[in-house]
Amino acid sequence: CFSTLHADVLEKTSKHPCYSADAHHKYARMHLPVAPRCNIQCNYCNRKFDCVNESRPGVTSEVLTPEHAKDKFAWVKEKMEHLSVVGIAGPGDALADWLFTKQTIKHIQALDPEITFCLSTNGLLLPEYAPEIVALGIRHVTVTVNALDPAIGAEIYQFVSYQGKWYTGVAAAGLLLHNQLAGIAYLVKHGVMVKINIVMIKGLNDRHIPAVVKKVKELGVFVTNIMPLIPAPGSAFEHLPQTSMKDLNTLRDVCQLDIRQMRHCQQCRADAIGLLYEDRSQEFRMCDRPQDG
Ligand code: CLF
Ligand code: SF4
Repeated sequence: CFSTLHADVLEKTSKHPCYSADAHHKYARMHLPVAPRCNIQCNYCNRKFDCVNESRPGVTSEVLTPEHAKDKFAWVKEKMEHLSVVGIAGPGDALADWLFTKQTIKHIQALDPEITFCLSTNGLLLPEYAPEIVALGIRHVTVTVNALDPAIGAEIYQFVSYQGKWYTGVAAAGLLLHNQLAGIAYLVKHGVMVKINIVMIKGLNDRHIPAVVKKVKELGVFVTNIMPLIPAPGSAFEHLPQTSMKDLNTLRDVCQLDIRQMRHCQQCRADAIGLLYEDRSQEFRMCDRPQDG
């Protein structure tokens, strides 16, 4: 029955370190970097695969096949009893490599039907895959929505690649936004707890963010996570200033009046493991894994 199912989702949400501020000191998440590709280009992103000293989204030491991801999950689960969530956050987009993402989830569900899955996506392919996401039992999805106004979005996205065509400028941002909003509405309607990440870029979308928050609140999302711009070296925004914590917190205080704000985000690597505040990804690299026998 729906209310039992919903109670189960709330219970899992209370143990999700990103969705619940209380849970993040007690419960760990692990990211499985199985989705290397992306179908859009954000001006703040530069994905790297061999960087062990950086901690930010898009960075990972290794990309795994679904089979290796399953082995890694079994290894980490054995060593980490407070592991509550398996997240797929790239290093590209979880839906741009949906077959890898889906296979990984199915493999792990066969080992542990109780574990909570979490996906992070730019939302471009949500209209296509949201029904499968729901059918797989995934109840935690994060969508990054940086602008409602395509003219502002056009400053943030270099291109969008969709169904074999390339889009740029306002057309790209408008298409992305359309798919994001349709996908979020579908997920919420089907009982998924949706979190919205928003990258705050001074002088670009900062004043527009309260409007984004109001819109996603209207769609029924659970929480918004306004994050500072970290200008990634080699990205188009590498010369922009990092958003200050003061400006970020002032904006969160304004948006808090509309909806719950996440304030403990660590802008994790795509292979992060452990409590949000103590990344143990370097302890669990598959190339260093002890072999059986
Ligand atoms: Fe990972 Fe993201 Fe799921 Fe959390 S991270 S896919 S919702 S399990 Fe969390 Fe890390 Fe911030 Fe993301 S602290 S970057 S919000
Ligand atoms: Fe990078 Fe994510 Fe943007 Fe893709 S959606 S370009 S992986 S930040």
